[in-house]
Amino acid sequence: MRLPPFFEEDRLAVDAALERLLPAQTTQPASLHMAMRYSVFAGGKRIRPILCLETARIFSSDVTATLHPACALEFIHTYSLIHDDLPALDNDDLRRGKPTCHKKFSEAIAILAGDALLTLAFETIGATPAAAERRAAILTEVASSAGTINGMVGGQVADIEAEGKPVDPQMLEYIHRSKTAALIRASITAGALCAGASTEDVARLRRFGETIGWAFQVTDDILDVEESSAALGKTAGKDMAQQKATYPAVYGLERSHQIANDLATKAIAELAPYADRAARLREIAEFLVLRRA
Ligand code: GRG
Repeated sequence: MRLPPFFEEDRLAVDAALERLLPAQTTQPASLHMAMRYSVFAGGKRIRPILCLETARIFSSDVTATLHPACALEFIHTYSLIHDDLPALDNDDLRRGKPTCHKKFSEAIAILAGDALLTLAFETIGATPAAAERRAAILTEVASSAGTINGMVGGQVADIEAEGKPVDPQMLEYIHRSKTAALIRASITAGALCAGASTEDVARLRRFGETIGWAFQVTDDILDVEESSAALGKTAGKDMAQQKATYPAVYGLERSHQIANDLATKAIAELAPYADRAARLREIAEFLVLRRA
């Protein structure tokens, strides 16, 4: 599927901001900064920062300040992938088509690069050129989405503990909404908060984010079955091999496609009040369920 042209423009703006915000790889400790940069610039799609920027654009034509939370979300996302690939978690050798951080450097450096990216994310949000109340609201939103209660780390623990067990649909929903949808939701609400959206708009966009983030992970489960490792840039077929709790395992492929499409339709319906101002968000939402990698 072809990416909409604004994706490339946003991606370039995000990459330039990431470049500015990350310590130079010659700065001490150089090995750590090299590993952080290696993983951040390994070729990710930048979906979370693009969602953050395009949500802000609904409310403001100048989204320069939003580059801060947008990059913070990519730092957190990259930390989660580095840690997820570690031998103690998924034990993977390939990520974004390249050796995983611990394979390229060492396990110790990969753990510390993940820790450092998570810390840098909050420093970056703190430095957002926006009013203090907006910065505080973004910090709370992003921290809780990456945390333990209905957040990314909590979902990851449930995911690990569900391996090899019969899958309960309610637990499956909890895992997907916490492990993946929470950070996607925060990418959207952080953009809205940074651009000064009203409480009502933030609540509506939170519903959009929650639902499209869920659809995104259902699609990720489908791609793990339908696509090759070469197309995905990571080891395909791992979910089944590890007996993970996934939508294809519980509902089969056809029904999983239907669920992803229904969730995307429900999410997009939340954007109706913004009419043309949300055209780009709609395009991203469609891309998230139609993508092949
Ligand atoms: C704290 C030890 C420790 C580990 C944390 C929280 C965690 C490990 C991992 C997060 C869970 C995780 C990896 C969820 C998967 C989310 C997902 C579908 C990632 C792929 O996202 P894309 O497609 O990736 O946006 P790119 O490569 O394009 O950036």
